[in-house]
Amino acid sequence: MSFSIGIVGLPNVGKSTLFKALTKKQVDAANYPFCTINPNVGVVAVPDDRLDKLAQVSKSAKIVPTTIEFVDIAGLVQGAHKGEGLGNQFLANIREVDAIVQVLRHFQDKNVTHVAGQINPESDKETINLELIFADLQTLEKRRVKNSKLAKSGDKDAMTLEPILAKLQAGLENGQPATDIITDQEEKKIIKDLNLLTLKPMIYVLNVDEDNIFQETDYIPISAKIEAELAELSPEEAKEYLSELKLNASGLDRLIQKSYEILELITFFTSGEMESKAWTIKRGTKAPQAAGVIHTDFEQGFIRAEIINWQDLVDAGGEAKAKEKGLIRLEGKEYVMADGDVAHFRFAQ
Ligand SMILES: Nc1nc2c(ncn2[C@@H]2O[C@H](COP(=O)(O)OP(=O)(O)OP(=O)(O)O)[C@@H](O)[C@H]2O)c(=O)[nH]1
Ligand SMILES: [Mg+2]
Repeated sequence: MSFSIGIVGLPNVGKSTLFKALTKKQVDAANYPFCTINPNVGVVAVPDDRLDKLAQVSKSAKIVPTTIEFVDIAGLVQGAHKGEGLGNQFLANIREVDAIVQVLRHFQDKNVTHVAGQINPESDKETINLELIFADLQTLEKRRVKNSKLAKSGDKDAMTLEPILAKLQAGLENGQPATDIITDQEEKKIIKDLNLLTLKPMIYVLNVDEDNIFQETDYIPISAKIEAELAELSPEEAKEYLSELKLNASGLDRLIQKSYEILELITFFTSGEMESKAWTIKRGTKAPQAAGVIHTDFEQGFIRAEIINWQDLVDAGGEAKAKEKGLIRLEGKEYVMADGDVAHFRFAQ
């Protein structure tokens, strides 16, 4: 299961700079609006110290981190839904993502044009959120035409959907995001395939000047410029630079952590001589389904799981010693996986 995040914002706010730092992938990031036209897609390893420590005690030949996919798209401007700027067609590239990161510009730099003429993150946020609402409204209007025809012909699903769509349309026209309109879990499921952008969890990143990283804000303050510099350094050099800046984690690490929180994701591990590997699952996933993330056969033939917390395994000095000390538990089908579990799944073929 790979999770994906779409990056939105006005043009020239630093989306591609951030994306580039995230993925260490060479993409176009330049000082002119609408630099990005086609979407950039990058897969990012999720940094996790626990995995390295596990690999050490297990003497693993390979370390395989879990990943998140980021999609960097063109900048949105006010009126994009009416075709301003590059329009809003490119939003189709993030319809399927699990969450959205919205980049807000706070850095001053006179050399970098701001499409609205002045730095104002709050107003930019309103502009972008309104364009996302307009984009959803377009999706909804199209669906309503199709759906009401079906409903009239007596289609049961279409008839159930009709009042929900009507409620959504009214709310969106009122300027409300879908998250505020649809709060019922059942209704959320019913409209899932519409892939509404304003129904996705949103994370705000404030792209600040270097000396503003510590400011108090509800958003995640990041200096895309510093992140870009960090991405060029070796892990050791990056650590040193971070401590010079008095930061304990890079902005990107904080962003990934926040994404995990907001998406209610946790990590479990498998660890042996061949490899130590991190896996991403939704909080609340039971052992058989977690096993299924590794291989569908594991889920179907699930017998039991041998579980130990990663720290206990590291402290014990490896699996053999942990077993001797009786630290490894046997868990059954109803076991709910915990963050940091190291698992061995037993299954029948
Ligand atoms: N001073 C400063 N400049 C930045 C920062 N982040 C990005 N820039 C500059 O701003 C310009 C635009 O950055 P991009 O990352 O291309 O912006 P974008 O949001 O992807 O823009 P579009 O693709 O046009 O929508 C580039 O010249 C960057 O070097 C920052 O934190 N500080
Ligand atoms: Mg860009």
